[in-house]
Amino acid sequence: MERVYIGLGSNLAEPAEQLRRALTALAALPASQLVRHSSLYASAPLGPPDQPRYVNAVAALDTGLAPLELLDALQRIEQEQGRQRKAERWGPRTLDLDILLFGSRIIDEPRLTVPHYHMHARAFVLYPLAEIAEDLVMPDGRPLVDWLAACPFAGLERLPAPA
Ligand code: A4P
Ligand code: MG
Repeated sequence: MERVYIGLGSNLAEPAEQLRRALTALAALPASQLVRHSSLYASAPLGPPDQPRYVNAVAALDTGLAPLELLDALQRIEQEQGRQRKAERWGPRTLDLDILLFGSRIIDEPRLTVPHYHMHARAFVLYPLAEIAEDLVMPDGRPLVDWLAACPFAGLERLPAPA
């Protein structure tokens, strides 16, 4: 089993509900165990501004799946939740599941880059990650807190847990 961190994002069709459904689907993945997940966080869209605000979260998963097997499984969950891939870069989506970290591996394959590119600069990734893994050390050997120090919390809103 390896510890994997998955970034969840949605800005269409009741984003918070999309994320809750996705967490249920992650918990049901074969050879895997959902360890914990962060709160939900809202933020303005990065990329084209004419789209709704995003809701994001990060989940920790222990898995025996190989990296590409996990990617296939995540893309199936995206499809099941109505994801339509459009040409527009960073456009709106019902569900985006990104593999942020896969153990301490560095992966550079046509379909899979890990750590997820740009994660070091995205508050909506780093702060939820820190909420569930504050002592994490990145594959480059630097502690997560160093990455946080370079990435302001500004603009991120931690949403209250549902009653
Ligand atoms: N791929 C490569 N590495 C990975 C990885 N580590 N995890 C490949 C998952 N997929 C990976 O992804 C395109 C291809 O990336 C996949 O087929 C896979 O083989 P995609 O999900 O189809 O496309 P995308 O998500 O639109 O592209 P991209 O560039 O990954 O977008 P991002 O970076 O995920 O950005 N603003 C806020 N506030 N919050 C957000 O969550 N998200 C985006 C999307 C834009 N703005 C946002 C947010
Ligand atoms: Mg993606």
